[in-house]
Amino acid sequence: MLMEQTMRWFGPNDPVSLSDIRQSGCTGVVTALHHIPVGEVWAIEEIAKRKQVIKDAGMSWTVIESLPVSEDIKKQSGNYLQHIENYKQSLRNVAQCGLKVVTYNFMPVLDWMRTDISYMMPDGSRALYFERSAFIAFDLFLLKRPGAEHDYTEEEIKKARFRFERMTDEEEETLFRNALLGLPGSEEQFTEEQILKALKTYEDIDAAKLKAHLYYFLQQIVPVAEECGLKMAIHPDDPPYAVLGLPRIVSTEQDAADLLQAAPSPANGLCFCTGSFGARPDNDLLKMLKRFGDHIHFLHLRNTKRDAEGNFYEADHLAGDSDMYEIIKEVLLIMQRRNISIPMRPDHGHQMLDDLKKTTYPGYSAIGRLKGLAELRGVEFGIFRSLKS
Ligand code: DNO
Repeated sequence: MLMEQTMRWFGPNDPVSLSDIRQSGCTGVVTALHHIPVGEVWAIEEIAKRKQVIKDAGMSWTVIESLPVSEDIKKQSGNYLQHIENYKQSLRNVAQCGLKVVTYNFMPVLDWMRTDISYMMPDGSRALYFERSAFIAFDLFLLKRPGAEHDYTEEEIKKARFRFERMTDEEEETLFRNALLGLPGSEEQFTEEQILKALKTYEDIDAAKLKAHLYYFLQQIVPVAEECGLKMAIHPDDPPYAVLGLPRIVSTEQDAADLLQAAPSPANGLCFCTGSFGARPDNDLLKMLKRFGDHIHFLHLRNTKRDAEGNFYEADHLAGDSDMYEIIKEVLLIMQRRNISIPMRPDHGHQMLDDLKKTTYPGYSAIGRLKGLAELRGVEFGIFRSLKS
């Protein structure tokens, strides 16, 4: 059995169309109802409508990315109990419409974070990049987050100041915008004031507390997912460590083991994102795949190249620090053992060729992702055939 090939589609406003995705060879589409405010119920009619659009384009909607978890649920504040009930109802509704996998994350305030979304690769294509000194400069000198200086060493602060002093006004603005982009699928952009206010609401929430909130959420929703035949797939933190003083709790092997243990069920699982977990040198991806194989319900295949300073860029899918050959081989063995096909998507892609003239969601260009998918598919096919013979 081969992986089910999918690509992410941000809905009718996505500059990459369903027919583009179809031509890349995908049979599945990964999408979400981004227009429904976080915390509200996804109505059956809305889900069915989106499903039909995808069917009309010759593909199927198998994975939801994401059914977002509200800030109230993460903080156990305000309307969180109602939001959990709404989440359960959304799960019942998507299951009724035939969907199978639900991706979500538990990152406070911001989702993924990069300092540069147009980092020039030696071949002229552009990648997403996380530069630690630029990020620290953003935190200390642009955002001016109270207390931020306690999170970094003197050496790091010195480097960040050096970096910041050499930035033009335009570079500062771009950095500010990039660092706060992390809300894929929305055009929303935080202002300095909004982000500082949002960060402050997490003042009393450390990693242990956030973990307790996640486990409570899981204990509420996993039984519902199990009952209606859905698989939950939590996306790891990106990057996989605390940022801007916010705790992050799905970054390591231990984090994944703990959250699976908190609500034991085959429905409680992971979106195994090799790019996110792989940005940490202490995450052994192959070991994690072996350990969590039965709970992997969705795969994001992507590669990063790290350096000793803590910077990383998104490398070609088959380059970078993770051994994609070994990863795909392990996934094939897991699928064989479980007798299922796990959906995958080529996560992100470089901006290249005609992509360079277009504006898409950062990381979600058509040709760059097509290249990634084609390479991953080739590797998979080769391993699959040689395992059979
Ligand atoms: C970034 C994505 C993430 C992911 C969410 C899932 O490109 O992989 O934004 O969709 O974290 O909830």
